[in-house]
Amino acid sequence: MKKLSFSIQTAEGTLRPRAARKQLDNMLSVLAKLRFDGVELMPYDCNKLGSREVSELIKSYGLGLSAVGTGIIYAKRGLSIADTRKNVRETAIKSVNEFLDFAGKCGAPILIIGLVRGKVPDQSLSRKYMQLFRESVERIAESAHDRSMILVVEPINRYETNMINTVEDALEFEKNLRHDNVKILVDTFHMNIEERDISEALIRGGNTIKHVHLADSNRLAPGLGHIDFREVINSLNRIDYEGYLSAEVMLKPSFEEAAEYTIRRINKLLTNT
Ligand code: LER
Ligand code: MN
Repeated sequence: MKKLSFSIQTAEGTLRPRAARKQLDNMLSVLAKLRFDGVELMPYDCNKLGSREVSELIKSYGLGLSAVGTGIIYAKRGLSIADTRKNVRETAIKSVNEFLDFAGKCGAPILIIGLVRGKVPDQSLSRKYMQLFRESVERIAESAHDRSMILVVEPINRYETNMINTVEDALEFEKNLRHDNVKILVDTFHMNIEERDISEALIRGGNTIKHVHLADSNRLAPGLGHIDFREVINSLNRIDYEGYLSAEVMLKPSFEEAAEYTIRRINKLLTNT
C-alpha cells in the first residue's frame, strides 16, 4: 500500500517557535481531515521547533512523519556539505546532523539530501566537489545507520544544481559508497526536466528508490500540469514501490486547495491503476 504525505515548510524562521507550531498544527489538522497518511517536514531551525513538541503534535493527528528535508541549510544559509572551505562544510554537516537528530526523535525513517550539496562554481572543480560530497554523506550515513535511518539523495534539475541531475547520476554516486543506507529520492518535477523518459528512469532506479516527491511540471499539485501521473504510478507499481508518495508543491491557490486537489487526484489514480 502506497501512503500519501504532504510536504510542509515550517515557519520558525520568521515566527516565534510557539506561533510556528500553531501554524503547523492548523496545517496538520487539514491533512488529517483530508485523510493523508503522513506529513513531510522542511524545518528552518529544528532546535527552535522542538522535536518533542512536533512529534506529539504529529501523533495527535494520527499522522506519520514520512521524511525530513534539509535543503533550507543551503537555500537560506548558503551552507553546503560539499563546500571546499572546511569551516563552511563542517558547519553544514553539523546542521545536517541536527536535522537527522530531530528527524530520528520525531520518528522519521528518512532524511533527505537534496539541495544541501550546493553547486559546483566551476566545472573543473566537479571531481573535487563530488569527492567532498561523498565524504560528507558517508559521515552522515554513519550517524543515520546508528539510528536505523536512511538517507535519500535527490536528483535535482540543472537550474538548481549542477551535481546529480538524473537517476543515473544518483545510482552512480550511491554505488561506490561504504554504507548501504544511502538510497534515492525521485521528484517528478525534476524528472520532467532531466529524464529522457520518466518511466524508464523509475524502472532503472528500481528498489533503490525509497522516497517519491510528487509535483507536476509547473510545481503545482499533480494534475495541474502536463506530467502523466497514471504512467508514474504504473511504473512505481512495476518496481513494487511501497513507500510514501509525498506531494511537494506550491501552495497555490492555497495550502488547503493544493492538498485537497492532490489527495483527490492521487487516490483516483491509485484506485484505477
Ligand atoms: C527539494 O526536495 C526539491 O525538490 C528542490 O527543488 C528544492 O529546491
Ligand atoms: Mn523534491
